[in-house]
Amino acid sequence: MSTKIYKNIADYLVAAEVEKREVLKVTAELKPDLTVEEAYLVQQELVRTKLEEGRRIVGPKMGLTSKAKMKQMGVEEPIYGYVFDYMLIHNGGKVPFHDLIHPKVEAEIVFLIGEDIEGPGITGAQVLAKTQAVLPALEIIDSRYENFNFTLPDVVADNASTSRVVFGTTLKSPEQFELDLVGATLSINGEIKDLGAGAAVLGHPANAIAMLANMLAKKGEKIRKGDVILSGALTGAVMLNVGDYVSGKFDGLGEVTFTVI
Ligand code: OOG
Ligand code: MG
Repeated sequence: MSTKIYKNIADYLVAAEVEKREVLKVTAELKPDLTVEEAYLVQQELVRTKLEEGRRIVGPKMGLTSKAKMKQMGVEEPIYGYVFDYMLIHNGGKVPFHDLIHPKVEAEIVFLIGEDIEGPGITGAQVLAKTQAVLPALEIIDSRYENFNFTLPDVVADNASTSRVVFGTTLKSPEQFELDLVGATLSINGEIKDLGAGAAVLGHPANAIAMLANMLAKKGEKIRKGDVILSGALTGAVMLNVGDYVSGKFDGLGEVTFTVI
């Protein structure tokens, strides 16, 4: 198959993001037989398009790394995508609802990578040894598909629903924590909507970063020094509305907030 079809699908998804409208999932009409492998080729085209537009990659991200998220989305396998510079919101900042389609928020633990990590065979312990710092984050996901309805290849093609990220402002050394035991709450307007612990993410969030290194290795790629990587939601994703004040509190890691305007 020529790469033209992958580029066409990437353009379909970028247009949906830019025009802030939901579209039918790729496997519904455009390409019902899209495989996961091909979906990563679509994602590669989507990333290339953004880089050509002058966007910069902040780091890869993992998604669907917890049972709660897999169950919520009906997809059984972790995936990765990329966070770009234009997606960043300051801690305590504002997120205009009308920039987005049907945003949801989730709480995540983030790794700032201190040394390149090249798979295969990477373990969580090896990731921790090469992690410069950990920090908390709230990720805003915004699937370009109607009602967040997608299959595994669809969500891979759609850059893992990535839309906005609010990073916490305090960096901590990973040695200070048992990240699997770090608890987090996700509140909207003072009401706890969901909660979880690091262990929800593949037993330990570092395992998600190890899995990423091993997935990237299959393409001859690696995690790079300086990458800032979301390890995947340790809570479910919660719908956002105009006026919402969102707070994620992480034991020992601090608080991350934003307001939807
Ligand atoms: C896919 C994105 C998943 C996570 O942390 O699990 C993700 C989705 O749920 O739309 O970012
Ligand atoms: Mg996420």
